[in-house]
Amino acid sequence: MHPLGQTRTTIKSNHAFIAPDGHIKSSLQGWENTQVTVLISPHMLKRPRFAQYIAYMSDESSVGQPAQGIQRVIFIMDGHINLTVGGETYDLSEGYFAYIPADTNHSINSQSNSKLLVFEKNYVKPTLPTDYPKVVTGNAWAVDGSPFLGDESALVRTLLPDTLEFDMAVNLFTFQTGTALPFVETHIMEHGLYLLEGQGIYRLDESWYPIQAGDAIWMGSYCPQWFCAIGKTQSTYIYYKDINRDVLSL
Ligand code: UGY
Ligand code: MN
Repeated sequence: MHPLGQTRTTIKSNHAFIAPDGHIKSSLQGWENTQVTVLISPHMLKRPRFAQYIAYMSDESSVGQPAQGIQRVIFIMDGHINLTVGGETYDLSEGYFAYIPADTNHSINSQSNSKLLVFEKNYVKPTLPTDYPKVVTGNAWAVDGSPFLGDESALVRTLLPDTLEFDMAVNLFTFQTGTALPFVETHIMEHGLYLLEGQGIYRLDESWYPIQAGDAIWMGSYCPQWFCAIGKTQSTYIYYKDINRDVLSL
């Protein structure tokens, strides 16, 4: 509760810092018995090219495939779901993720009270010949981490293959306390971020935000960005970025 009309949330033209204190739940086409909080969408200024939302499901909830051309990544933050796709059923619990290519018939059935983070993006076909992306699923925390730019205290787990057929990446980024991004990044790729654990300071453009688990961020193209993990425990965020496509086709 923040008295006197205060909130930690700030929405700017090239970034947004979204704290849970302002979340409102609603329903969304296709998501049966589910409440969603849409964190990032093309309705923001500068029109993000993807969506990021939280889906709150119960053991009576389900969802089918999204609209034509949209690919989906789910990350299970709490609970337990079954994903049925391509004649297989995957049992996914906390910490597991799945990538479902666009136009792929599938269903997600929650087996308990579950909380999912969802990223969706219109699939942009590569102009070079490649295969169509395939379903990817697994335990995100079990993926091997790589030191970010040589820093063993900043580990990136890349959940999707970095091959031409994929036009998006979703990674887990873990920082030991006291570890920072080595410089202020400024790049064309957009990000959608959700802090899963820990806390720190996030610089976005000319503003510095204290960030804690449960906060989300949208970073538009060319938004200067920097993070330092502080506190007594490690910090991990899951984040989206667009990759692998011609600059002018984005
Ligand atoms: O992949 C990235 O661009 C990443 N280093 N950015 C970020 O964590 N803000
Ligand atoms: Mn970045």
